[in-house]
Amino acid sequence: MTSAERPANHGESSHGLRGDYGRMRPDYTVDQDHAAYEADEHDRWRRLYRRQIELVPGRACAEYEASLATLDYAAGIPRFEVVNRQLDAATGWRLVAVPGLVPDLVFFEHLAGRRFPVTRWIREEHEFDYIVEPDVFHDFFGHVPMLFDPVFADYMEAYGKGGLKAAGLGSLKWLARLYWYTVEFGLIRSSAGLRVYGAGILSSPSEIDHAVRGPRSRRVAFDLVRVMRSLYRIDAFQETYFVIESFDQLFEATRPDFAPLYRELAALPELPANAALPEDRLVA
Ligand code: HBI
Ligand code: FE
Repeated sequence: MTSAERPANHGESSHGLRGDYGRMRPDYTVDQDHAAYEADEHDRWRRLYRRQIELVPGRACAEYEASLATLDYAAGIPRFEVVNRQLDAATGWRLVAVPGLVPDLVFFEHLAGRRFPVTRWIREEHEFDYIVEPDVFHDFFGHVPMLFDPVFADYMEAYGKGGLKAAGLGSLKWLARLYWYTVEFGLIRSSAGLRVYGAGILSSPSEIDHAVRGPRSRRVAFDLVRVMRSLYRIDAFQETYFVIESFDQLFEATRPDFAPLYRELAALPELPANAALPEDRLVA
């Protein structure tokens, strides 16, 4: 991939992108080619899954747990077309296999069409504990169960449509932050305490406790402008997490037309990932 073709995204890691972009369709999708996975890759998936599933009870939100109960993919890398039959029936979403990160616009177009891009390759053994780019384990274990929740599924479609509009307004960076601090690293308050819905936390072996109760992280009540002003790190634990009250709140907060918001944001200084504003409403 020459740099000109390289997908522009806000979370690009320092090293080059990997994955076979040579045989993809114009919309960046590829066949999952499930038969091509090696036995050691299914074994790695089983070990990743076994470790991560232990961390879910008492930490993942109820919606995530409810979906997980209907999915059974401990045995190996799932067949997307099998999951799609369940997912399509639940919320009209489908998984599409991609070679890896895709350009923002392509990503938004898929979300707007209720298609979630899932990277088809799995991390290497030496990346077992940490990987910067999303692999099939992050995308599937982190994101897929939430797509079974009707309100969250609506939010993801609305986010994709918002992204297409933002691109036209040159406002992608603000929307990328919204995605990062909700879909990837979002927390939600529940009657039983704080719970996780962000895929980046749910698929991490070590960030869950740091996010929900870590002494060095701050949990701030969700505020759209505050989130969109906040820079983020792609290769370290987050320092700030934003907490919503419900997925309805998240969906409602993002319904209005963002154009006036982007004008307001353009006049406000960006905030570092560890900013602590006096007006921040901290959530214990
Ligand atoms: N591509 N495959 C893939 N997966 C992502 O999560 C992804 C992407 N491209 C861009 C992107 N995420 C972010 O820039 C979003 O904020 C748009
Ligand atoms: Fe992700």
